[in-house]
Amino acid sequence: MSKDGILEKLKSGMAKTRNLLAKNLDHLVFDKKELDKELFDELEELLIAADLGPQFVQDLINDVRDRLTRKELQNTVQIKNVLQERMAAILRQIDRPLIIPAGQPFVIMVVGVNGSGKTTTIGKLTGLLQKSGHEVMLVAGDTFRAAAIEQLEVWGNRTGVTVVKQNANADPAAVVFDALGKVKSGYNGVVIVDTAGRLHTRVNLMEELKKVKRIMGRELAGAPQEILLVLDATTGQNAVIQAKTFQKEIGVTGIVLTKLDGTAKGGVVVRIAGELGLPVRYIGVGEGMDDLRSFNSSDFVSALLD
Ligand SMILES: Nc1nc2c(ncn2[C@@H]2O[C@H](COP(=O)(O)OP(=O)(O)O)[C@@H](O)[C@H]2O)c(=O)[nH]1
Ligand SMILES: [Mg+2]
Repeated sequence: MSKDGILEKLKSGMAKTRNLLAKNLDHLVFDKKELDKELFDELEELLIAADLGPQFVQDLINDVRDRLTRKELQNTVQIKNVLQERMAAILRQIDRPLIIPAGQPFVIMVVGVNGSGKTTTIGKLTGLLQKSGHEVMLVAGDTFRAAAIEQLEVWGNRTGVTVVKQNANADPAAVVFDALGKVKSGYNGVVIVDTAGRLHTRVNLMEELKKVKRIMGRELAGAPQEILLVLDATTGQNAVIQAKTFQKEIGVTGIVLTKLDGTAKGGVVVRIAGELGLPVRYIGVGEGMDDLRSFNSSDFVSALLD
């Protein structure tokens, strides 16, 4: 797909946030000619509604006020440039795509609470990695419900890749052990491991995930090479809290932010950048095969504001 095509698809995927942010912002800066308190209040309200986070919004408004004092701003329209600049600067820090070397095993452990989009993301990621020439194997490490194993198998069939599984309620560490046996006997591609995310037994969940991670490292030096945390963008501040817990307990190396198509609060990416400092590897903008995108900060800012 051409660069323009990619941007257009991203814009339509993020249409809800874009409609809230870009349209109202244009309204605000073109209709109001006065840089007064009323404008600042409306600006603040709008940016908070898009979930850019109180810290970012406060810093932005202070910046705009400072520039006004220094007479660097002549009209309201320039506020949009300041916003664009500040968003780009903060998002650049989390713009580190996942790079997977070819020809050697690479284990991705996918974690996150139930319903965040782990299994769907794994399916979409499989397609994306295949497009760039990687071989992929899936591991059904969410053994808590039979349906979770079946759901992964559906994606396995769709993409034509092997799914390593056992019965429901099997020990996930045992399933991972099986999969890494295949690596030891010569498999050289990407291994993506699905995991459980039930919340009501959170302590046990973290212990289970730690064990899975430990087995990986024991069976293959350096594994898991990536721990991807899947977060549902529609949950806002909750997603940030979840991330802190997973980061502390398991250690997270990258984030996937899903369901950006379903929310006007896509600004949460800025909040995640500010509060977590973890790279956002991918974003989900729909349920289909092609709806997972590598995160790119400048495309993202364009999709929201241009
Ligand atoms: N609209 C939308 N739905 C998504 C996205 N990612 C996942 N979903 C949906 O979210 C629901 C939960 O996803 P699932 O992969 O089962 O979550 P898991 O419990 O973490 O494995 C499913 O209905 C998915 O189709 C996304 O980027 N956009
Ligand atoms: Mg699942």
